[in-house]
Amino acid sequence: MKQFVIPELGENIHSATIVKVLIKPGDIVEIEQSVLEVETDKATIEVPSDVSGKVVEVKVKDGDQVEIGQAIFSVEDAGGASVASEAPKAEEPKVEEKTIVEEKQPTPQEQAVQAEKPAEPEAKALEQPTVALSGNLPSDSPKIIKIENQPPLSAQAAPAAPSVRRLAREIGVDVNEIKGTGPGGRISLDDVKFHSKRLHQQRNEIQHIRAEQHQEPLPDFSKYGDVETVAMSNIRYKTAEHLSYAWHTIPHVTQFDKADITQLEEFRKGYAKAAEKFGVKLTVTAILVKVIASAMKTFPQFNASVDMQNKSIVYKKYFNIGIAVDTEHGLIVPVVKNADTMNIIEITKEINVLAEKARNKKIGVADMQGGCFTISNLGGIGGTSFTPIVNSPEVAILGVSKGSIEPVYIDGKFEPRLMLPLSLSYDHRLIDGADAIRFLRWVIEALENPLKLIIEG
Ligand code: CAO
Repeated sequence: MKQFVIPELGENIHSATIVKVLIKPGDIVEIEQSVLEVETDKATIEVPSDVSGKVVEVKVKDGDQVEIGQAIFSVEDAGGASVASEAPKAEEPKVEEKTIVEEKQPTPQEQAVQAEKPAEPEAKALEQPTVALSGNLPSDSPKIIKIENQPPLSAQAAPAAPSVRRLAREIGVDVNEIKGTGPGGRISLDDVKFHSKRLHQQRNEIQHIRAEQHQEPLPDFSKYGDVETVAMSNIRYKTAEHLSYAWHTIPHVTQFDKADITQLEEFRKGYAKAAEKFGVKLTVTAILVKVIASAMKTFPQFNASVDMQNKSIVYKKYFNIGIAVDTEHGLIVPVVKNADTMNIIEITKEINVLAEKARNKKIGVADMQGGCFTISNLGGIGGTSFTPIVNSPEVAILGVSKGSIEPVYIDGKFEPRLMLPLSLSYDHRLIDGADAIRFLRWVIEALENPLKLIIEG
């Protein structure tokens, strides 16, 4: 028998809710066939199979909560014979006595000796067959390692002395999550304490936000009329938490302005036939992605994150732009990676692919990670202006409302011009008002005179 287990679904995702089981006993499954629809904290995604054959037993049902690495169903080959296990017998797991999970407690003398020794290459002790990973994963995801019935562990075991591991265990910290500051990433006692303090602070912040969210009990609405209560989806709940966190921690300011896109729109329409040859329809959103990536090069503080704990600012040297996409299962923000290296046709294609994936629940967690700045274009729907919330830990977001013809006073007379309303919300801890308006003016000038992109971008 071959088992299908829940593959790793992305960084910091440990569990998921099964929205729909897409296979049943007797079905023949193929590699890459979607077998489950799951909802994580970040997205609803279809999980492809990494096994093929006839489904014998399905161990879960719709609505179940499952852990990464948990067995979901087993298959035998389509003819009915058992499928050989993926790992050849000779490579069956050899669970060594000393692993991170079952660590033999050293005596105080052993501990003193071991503490002096360089870190043991503990990953070696964990050499086990890896569980095959499936399509939605980033190619650089750590492989899952399974030790018989133990939960999966990272192949990169953390280098730390037993005394350090013991302290981490005693205070309830996962040593594998700590970034060591010693040589070769070795974890010290101070690293454990610092990590614990940081977790504690984060927990306090989240509790504070939750307390605020739960401050006022709801009245009994049914006294006034019929009501229906439905459970929040994971995405909705996490979006609510994430936005509350951003709203609570970031001092927001929103700067409004308008770009005259009359010429740009003429060019966009004029270029439509040429764009068709590339199989795309040129859109304002794609042009904005290019303009913003260029503006971030001129204004590096817009491509940064604030680290209050370490009293530092992280400047990013890559230019990844998130696009807010409206889907029927909620707001999703896929990321156009390295937008500065792409031309507008390539950006348009990438937005189409990502938006399609988001709307068809095919989006992977990696598609939504690594953003530096977000664009939220509501103009296709309407609106004259709005105040978008910064997508923490980013420091700015551009809201785009509906472009419309307005009378603009030029050279002593009113002229009808196509004006695009822009709303730039920013984190005032890092960005001052003057910086914000300079940034927004740069964006507007690039939209009004695209040559600026070639000369300065
Ligand atoms: N002003 C006027 N018209 C606009 C416009 C704007 N700001 N932006 C888009 N349009 C027009 C387009 O030109 C297109 O018109 P034509 O068919 O005549 O050319 C039409 O609206 C539809 O555009 P689109 O939505 O297909 O393409 P897009 O690249 O402009 O937008 C995307 C892509 C993914 C941003 C968009 O589909 C979307 O999901 N927007 C909603 C984002 C959202 O929900 N933000 C809120 C987040 S906070 O809650």
